[in-house]
Amino acid sequence: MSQFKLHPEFLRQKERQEALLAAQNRKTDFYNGIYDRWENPVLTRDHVPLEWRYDLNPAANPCFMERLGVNAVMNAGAIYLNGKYCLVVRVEGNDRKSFFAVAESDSPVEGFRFREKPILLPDTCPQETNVYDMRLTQHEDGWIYGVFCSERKDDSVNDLSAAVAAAGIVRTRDLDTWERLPNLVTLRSPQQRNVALLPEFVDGQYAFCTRPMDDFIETGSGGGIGFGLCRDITHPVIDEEIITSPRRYHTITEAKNGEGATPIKTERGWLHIAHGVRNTAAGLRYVLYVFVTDLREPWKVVAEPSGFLLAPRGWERVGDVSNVVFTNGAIVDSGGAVYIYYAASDTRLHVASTTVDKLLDFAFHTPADPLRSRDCVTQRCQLIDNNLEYLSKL
Ligand code: M1P
Repeated sequence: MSQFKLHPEFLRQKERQEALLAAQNRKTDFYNGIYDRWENPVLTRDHVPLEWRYDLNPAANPCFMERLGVNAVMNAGAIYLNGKYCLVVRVEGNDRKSFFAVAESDSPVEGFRFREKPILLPDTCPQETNVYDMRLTQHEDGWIYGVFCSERKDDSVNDLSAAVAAAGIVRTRDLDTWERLPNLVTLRSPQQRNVALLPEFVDGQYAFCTRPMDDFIETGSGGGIGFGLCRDITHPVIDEEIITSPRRYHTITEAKNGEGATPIKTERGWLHIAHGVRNTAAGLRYVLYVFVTDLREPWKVVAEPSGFLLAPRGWERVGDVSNVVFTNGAIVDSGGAVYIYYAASDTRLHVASTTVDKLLDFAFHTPADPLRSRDCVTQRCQLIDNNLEYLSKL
């Protein structure tokens, strides 16, 4: 008989986890005609392998205690690779540090399993304390790029919570081996977060959606989601950023906004699923919204429907940072279906499904925000009048 045994609690927990991983997902009865929400989150902290959290040796861990707990599994970059739906997930330990891990499945809505180990990024920035929110881009140059937030303490001020955010860049062919490139330098913006790389060259250069910020939390004079070009991705510098989707007073983007999933190329333009933030008495509220930019001049907005696409609902509202939905990854399949992976309240990862056609219909046929209550009423009365007229003809 082997002297090596497993703790009975490990076997119980393993069985519970296998049931969770095998659970079938189904659409909720939520309806708005634009997308479907799915019942089960695709990933939670309970999906994280037990070997990542527990010491399995009963001699060293007789009570089968969690040694390195995981607090949250959230904001994921997403691509379809070698027949698998692949997510590069932000995993946050109980120690507050985030790291990246690949989870994959044959299905877009269920069955995600983590690869054997988390990603150990090349350690090129000694001051880097935290990393999170990777956007994945299958670029026409042949690489898969990951652009993420690289955060370090701001030593220029006497404030323990002051930090500096920059865009880190890595590249890979298989999501296993990663090459680290220098962080993106934006000459006119002191900080960056929520940066995404377009999958195609624009004017022969690498094209980034940026989010200029003066400060770590407040974007300050940063006017919204920006756009910039860089000649050499191995020495990435953006001289100039153009604001694409500006923040606006008394809208869902008043406090800040940021690029979400890597923009999706469509017949009618680049489709952006971004986030907008407003302040409330209960704190910041994060929602997802859509805009479309010109294919040739991706800094020019050609459609920006009013209001949000997706806002926190029901249990999505509650978590470590409540009242937040956030996306940094979506997958489009060969039939035009779109799977939007969105985190709820910085705690767990959900999925909503739709199609490119529906998102374009939403983007181009939802009226723009007229920015004043009076004009919003006029807009709504117009819809009602059209409907009354239509109904009278039936
Ligand atoms: O806590 C909500 C989100 O806050 C940040 O987004 P932003 O930079 O727009 O404020 C990010 O840190 C994100 O990870 C987080 O989900």
